[in-house]
Amino acid sequence: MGGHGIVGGHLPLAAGIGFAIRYRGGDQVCACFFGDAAVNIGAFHEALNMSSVYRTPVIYVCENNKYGMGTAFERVAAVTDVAEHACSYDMAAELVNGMDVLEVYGAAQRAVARARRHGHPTLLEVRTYRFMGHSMSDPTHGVYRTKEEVEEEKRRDPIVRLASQLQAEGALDRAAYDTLDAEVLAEAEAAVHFAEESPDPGPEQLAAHVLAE
Ligand SMILES: Cc1ncc(C[n+]2csc(CCOP(=O)(O)OP(=O)(O)O)c2C)c(N)n1
Ligand SMILES: [Mg+2]
Repeated sequence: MGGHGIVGGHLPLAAGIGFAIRYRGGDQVCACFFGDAAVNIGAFHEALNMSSVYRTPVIYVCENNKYGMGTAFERVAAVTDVAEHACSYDMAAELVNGMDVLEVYGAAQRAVARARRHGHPTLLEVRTYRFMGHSMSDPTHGVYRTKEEVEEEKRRDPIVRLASQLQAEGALDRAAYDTLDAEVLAEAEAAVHFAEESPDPGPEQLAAHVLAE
């Protein structure tokens, strides 16, 4: 449903989408992604509460990469285990190693099953790391973390880990990996090209998809 400029602003939208799915009797599941910085925004707590009260099929996925912009999560959060918040809202939760693709896949499957079979929401805290700066204005590690920390975390790169796991199991050879890598790069580059070449939307588009048309 798009990206959102306001940190945490989309969590109540996810609760609403979940309610719409339930109301219409659909079998869709709404997956809502947000950073650790969103956890201390009021909308996070309101959305989790409403989703639990209304039993909506929503998966709240917190990508906890230890920093909100340049602020260490532990400096601003009284509760640093995000998954613990779920018990305040009688919601299922899992703490997941986000550097392990298969672990994330397993947790996502369990959350989808919970949503589809029982209409229950889930909070997934996915522990991960940001290898690049937060934005164009943030150099790779800024002053809030060390170069060594970034380099150390890069050793846990989930894509590299999965590739070596698949290679060890004989499921992927070097050539197949390189082809896949080139395909994904080309797809990303094509998307950037499409965005850069597309005309800016006109003012008449401002309220599109905001209100029922
Ligand atoms: C309500 C609000 N406050 C401040 C900002 C400025 N801001 C943009 S991104 C960001 C931090 C986001 O951190 P996090 O959610 O952890 O995402 P990450 O980039 O680490 O994935 C902030 C404070 C904003 N967009 N919205
Ligand atoms: Mg973050």
